[in-house]
This record gives sequence, C-alpha cells and structure tokens, in this order.
Amino acid sequence: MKVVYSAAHLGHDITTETYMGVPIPANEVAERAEKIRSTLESDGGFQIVPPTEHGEGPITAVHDPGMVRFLEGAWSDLRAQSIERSFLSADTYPNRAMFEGMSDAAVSAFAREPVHAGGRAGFWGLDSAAPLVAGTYIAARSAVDVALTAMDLVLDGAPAVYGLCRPPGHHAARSLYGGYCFFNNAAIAAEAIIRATGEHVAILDVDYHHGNGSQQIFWRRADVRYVSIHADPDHDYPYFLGRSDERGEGPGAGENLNIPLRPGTTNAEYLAATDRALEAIAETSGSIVVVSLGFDTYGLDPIGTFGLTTDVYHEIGRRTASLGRRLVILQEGGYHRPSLGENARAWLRGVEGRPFDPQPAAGFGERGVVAG
Ligand code: SP5
Ligand code: ZN
Repeated sequence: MKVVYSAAHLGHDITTETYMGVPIPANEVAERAEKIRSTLESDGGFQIVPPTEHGEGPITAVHDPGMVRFLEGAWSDLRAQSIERSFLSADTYPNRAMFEGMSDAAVSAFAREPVHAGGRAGFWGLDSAAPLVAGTYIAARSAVDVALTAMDLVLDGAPAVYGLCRPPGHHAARSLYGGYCFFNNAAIAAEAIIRATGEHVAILDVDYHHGNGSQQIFWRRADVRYVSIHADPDHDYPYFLGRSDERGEGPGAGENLNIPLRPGTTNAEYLAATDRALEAIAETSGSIVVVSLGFDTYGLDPIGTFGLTTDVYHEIGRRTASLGRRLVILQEGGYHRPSLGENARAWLRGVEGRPFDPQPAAGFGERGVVAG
C-alpha cells in the first residue's frame, strides 16, 4: 500500500496544551507521525510517497476563506503586534451568552472578527488545545496535500491509500479550528471526490472523539454520509456534539450517524459498533470511503478511555475493506506514542488482507489493555 507523507508536519511541533486551564505536555506532537512512518517503513510492505501541491481551492471549498487568512497570517500578525508568545492560543471566546437578547442583525454587526490576536484566535478557535506556532500553517497545508494526494492515487485506481496526515482534521468545522485540528483533511478529500466523480461519498470516523467538524460541514448534504464511532460526549471532548439523535437536516436528514460509546468500551463492544457503522455505509451508493482513522481508542491512550488492543485494529481494517469500496485512509488522533506505529501497521495490513504480524520488539502487543 502507498503511504503519503510530508516532513512539513515537523514545523508544527507543540510542547504544551491546556487542559481545563492547566498547562500539560502536548499530546499532538511531531513524534506521532515519525513513529508511524518509521514502523511502516520497517514493515517493508508499504511505499512512502510525497504529496503533490493542490493549492487553496480544495480548502476554501469547505472552509471559510477568513479562517484560512487567519491561520496563514496569525503568526506574523502576533509578531507585528509585538506580542511575544512561544505559541498562540485564544484569550477570549465569544460565548453565545455575550450576545443574549440582541437581534441577529446586531450580533452580526458587533460580533466581527476582532483585531487583537488573542481575540482573533477566539473568534476562529474552538478551544485552547490547538496552539498555533510558526510552522503551523505550512504543516496544516501539507496535511491537506497529503490527504488529496492519497485521494488522487485512489481515483487513479488504487484500492486503498493511507495519508499520514498531521496535524489531524476532523474537529475543524467550516469556520472553526480546534481539537489539534486546523483544516479538515477528510472533509476536504470527501468534497474533492464528489467534485471529481459526482458520486456519493461516505466518511467512516473511527477516531476516539466525535468529528464535530466533519458532521457540521456535511450536516445538510445528501451526497455525504458521515458515520462516527466515538466516546459519548457526556464523558468526553467535544462535549457539545456527537449524540445519537444528531441525524442531519434538510437534504442531509438521515445522512449523519453517531454511535457514542461508554468509557471502558471493550474490543467486542467496539466491533459490534463497527459492524453497525459499516452496515450504514453499505447502504450508500458510492465507490469510495474516506476513513478518519484514530488510535486514541487504544487501551493505553493517555486521553482516551476505551480498551482496544492492537489485534482488533487488524480486524477493523479487515472488516472495513470487506465493504468492497476503495479507501482513502487518513490519520486523525492517537496519542500513545510507543504503540502508534504497530496499531497503524495492524490496521493497514488488515485492509490489505495481510496477516496480523505482531512485533514483540515494540513492547506493546495485543495485551495493551488498561483498566478504566
Ligand atoms: C484529533 C483529536 O484526537 N483531537 C482530540 C482533541 C482533544 N482535546 C481535549 C482533550 C481532553 C482530554 N481529556 C482527558 C484528560 C485526561 N487526563
Ligand atoms: Zn481523537
């Protein structure tokens, strides 16, 4: 299988994020993608290829151009405003209650994009966990090129291609970045597939978190089915979306399927949810599925609560391929760095129908289960 990878992700290396107001060591770090790349290289069955440039057009097909301009210019604007920071995170978010009682017209007149960098980050940002550094925009652009190059290879006939996207994308909505995500790589690829083929597209999101951005972007769309298995938002980020009664609206009614799962979800429970998700995708007419692939469902993940093991990723990959559709597989989250490479290798070998071949040297095999 071809693996699309760009070293430009290295420019977005983060040391700190904020969790409930407290600075903690960052989870979404450059080492993640390097670990996956080196493990896939050692396997010998994967061919690493660079992305080609696709420009801004496919990005503004799903994102607000104002947000693209903010992300492009934020770092130099910070410097121009003589604000010395090692990273940019929001200072103030426009909580909807700030405008309570005001008419829609008044809100759109007053809730303009602020001038100050801290306010601009709050205007376009979802949370304080996606700090921006000097190389963030270039890295985020490269992740989109990785996704679109994987898509090109699939449109050219490959049955499955893996795009090692970093930063990830599925929390980024049309006019919103956050949750470690800047551009929604999977949504951009799905939209580009529709424009190239005219076919319906399905997105299978198996990251631990609900992909609120992908859901929002395609909420009213009849030509995209978004199916997500994730931690119940009563227990985890992104807290405000991801419930099973969110089914899409208008032409998109019924095209959104959320399968929230409890903390402590086991392999067996997850596989049952996978079968439900795949059944919902099998009902659709398209020939290509975009996979938002996360390994934060792993038993040892530092921010997840599920108990999945490496062997089950092989089985999920195998079942996903048994749909008989071509797959554009894009990396989202997954933060237990020692196991990331093995988990990716297992998933992708499952897709290819190659046997699960655990590497004991990695130290994390099929027993990576932790309690609670
Ligand atoms: C792409 C992706 O996986 N984004 C995830 C963003 C999650 N950000 C909030 C993390 C909240 C962590 N909560 C658990 C803390 C355990 N100490
Ligand atoms: Zn996640």
